[in-house]
Amino acid sequence: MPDQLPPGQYVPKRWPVLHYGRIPHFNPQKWTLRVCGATPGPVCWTWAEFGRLPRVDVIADFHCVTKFTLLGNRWTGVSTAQVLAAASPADGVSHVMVYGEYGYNANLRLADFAAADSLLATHRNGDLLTAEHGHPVRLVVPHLYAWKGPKWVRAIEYLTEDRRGFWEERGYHNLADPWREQRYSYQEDPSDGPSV
Ligand SMILES: Nc1nc2c(c(=O)[nH]1)N[C@H]1C(S)=C(S)[C@@H](COP(=O)(O)O)O[C@H]1N2
Ligand SMILES: [Mo]
Repeated sequence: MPDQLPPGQYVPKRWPVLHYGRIPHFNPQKWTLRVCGATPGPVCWTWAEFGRLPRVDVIADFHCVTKFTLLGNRWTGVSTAQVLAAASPADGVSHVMVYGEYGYNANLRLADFAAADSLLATHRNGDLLTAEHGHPVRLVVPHLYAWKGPKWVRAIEYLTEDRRGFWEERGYHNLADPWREQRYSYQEDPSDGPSV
């Protein structure tokens, strides 16, 4: 067996729920997902339109900076490649800011957002995500700590320079690679991101 657990992680009995603030109410009549920022063709999907996008399954682990790891999840949803194809980033886009409801956000390098196993997930292991885990849509970027994946995603903004997101401004690492234990901003090299 390969060593599947990044340093300092453990496998919990159940999937913990962690977030800042309240769980939003989902209204499919009003919900939209905007892809905006530095793109010649921004899009804004309704729930019905989002539901017609091609779907993928991804098997991947889920690592939280609070040290739990869920192994071998089957996520279903819309790949970030699909998002990038629908609204192409302008030349010079280097980063992406992803927003949940109520202003939670996380910044990612474009390459991390675009990774082959990154997706806007609607299901885990065949079940619709529950409200507390991000229904209707959450970002999953398996190779980064889970705070990089906003729950209740409502907007994706293309950036031509990096900007720190919610936790990245509050002491967490700008890059968040669990295999390198990039947990806290004090561990950063200057080249890892804008200063806090
Ligand atoms: N919208 C939103 N998404 C969020 C958060 C949040 O506070 N708000 N917390 C993040 C953090 S810190 C973690 S560890 C994961 C936890 O996901 P889970 O509750 O499904 O385990 O969600 C991330 N996504
Ligand atoms: Mo977290």
